[in-house]
Amino acid sequence: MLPKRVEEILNLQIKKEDYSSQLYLSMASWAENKGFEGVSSWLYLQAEEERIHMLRLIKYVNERDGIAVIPGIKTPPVDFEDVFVMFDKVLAHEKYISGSINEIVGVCIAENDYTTQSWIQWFVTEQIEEESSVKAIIDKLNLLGKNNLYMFDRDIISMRGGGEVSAE
Ligand code: OFO
Repeated sequence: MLPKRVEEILNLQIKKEDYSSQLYLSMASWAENKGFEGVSSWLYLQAEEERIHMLRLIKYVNERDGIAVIPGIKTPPVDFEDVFVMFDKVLAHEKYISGSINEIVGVCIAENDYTTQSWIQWFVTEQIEEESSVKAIIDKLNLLGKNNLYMFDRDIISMRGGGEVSAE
């Protein structure tokens, strides 16, 4: 049985993962419309991953006799200025999510919920990886500069070890 505070903070995280997925979907769509095929593929894959994170949390809450609350959709921004600004936003968002995962760890410790504390470690590790992969993207983007965006767009998909995600 989940302590009430743990159930509440996990439900909050479900909402945040859902929003992450919607935000990256919106960025993917923006990038697609601007002709950045590689960037949009990367973001579509990222949006899928965030949805899987949300499902992971939903299943865990229900499995532990809690009640997972399925969030409503909050519309993310639709315009991102340019890819530099957009990836800065991705990194800021990932840092925010890492902070909220740390908060969950804190609540688990305060509530003596060592089962959830151990289970949430997967997310702790995942956030380290996600932050570092976005930082690598930003480094590459800065290295190539705004005159080499075609090359950046061509290479970005190889920076994540995943396959293509298709809406078909
Ligand atoms: Fe859910 O992993 Fe990033 O935000």
